[in-house]
Amino acid sequence: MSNSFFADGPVRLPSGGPLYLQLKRWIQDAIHNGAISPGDALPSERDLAARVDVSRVTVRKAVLQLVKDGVLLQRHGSGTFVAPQPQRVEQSLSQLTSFTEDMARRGMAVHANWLERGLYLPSPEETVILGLSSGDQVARIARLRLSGDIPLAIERASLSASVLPDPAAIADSLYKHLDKTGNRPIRAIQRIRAANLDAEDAQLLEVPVGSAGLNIERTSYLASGRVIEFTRSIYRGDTYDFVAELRLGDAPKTGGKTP
Ligand code: 16G
Repeated sequence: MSNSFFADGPVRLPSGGPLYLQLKRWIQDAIHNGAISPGDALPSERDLAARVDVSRVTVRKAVLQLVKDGVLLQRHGSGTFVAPQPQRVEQSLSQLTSFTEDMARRGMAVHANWLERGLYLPSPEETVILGLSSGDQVARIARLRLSGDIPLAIERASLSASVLPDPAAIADSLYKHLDKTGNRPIRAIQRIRAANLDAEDAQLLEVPVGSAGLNIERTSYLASGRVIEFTRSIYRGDTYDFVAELRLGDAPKTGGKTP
């Protein structure tokens, strides 16, 4: 159903730049200030052109750009809609939690599309990080992690096959599975880097190629100090805030005279 926003009152496009960009900004502003919401349908090209008093070519150009930016969705036969906007997720950087736990705490439903799982010959990098010996295998699991219909992250984890001999046995949560066998990590080092999503990852995460993403590497340890998991994840930049609590450290020694 078309939102009443498109039927009400006079239209004042934001000024400046070519008309199609003004129309694009007008639609974007309407989404940002909640006048139209995810799932709302846009009027037809002809109706929108008449309503805003611009040409159909201008409407088409603005809409095409918004589709390219992932702001609008076009469904063949049924029209153009405001794309689902993921709720931003805040994740603490001081707790070692799993994706499933993070989402459950927020009451968000979570599921995974499996991209890969099996036992393989380790790469040199996996051998070093996981401390494997020659002849050891590595278990690799790769998942697209979603909340509802919205893809949030791609996670590619490597573990020694000795701790995960049957990757197919993981039901939903890797950490829950590791917990059952006494192999849940108790500490991890996480490195976060900015990235622009390549075509493959952007397609999986349903965002335009080149969108902002967060590249996260987590190396997790058992109490014994053994590395249990090495995971490379790509999170959508528009969905995650990583939050760290900072405390005042020891004051630096100034070397000055004490009063
Ligand atoms: C988190 C971890 C990931 C871990 C996964 C287990 C980050 C960046 N990554 O997503 O390393 O493998 O949780 O989640 O936080 P699961 O138990 O739900 O499978």
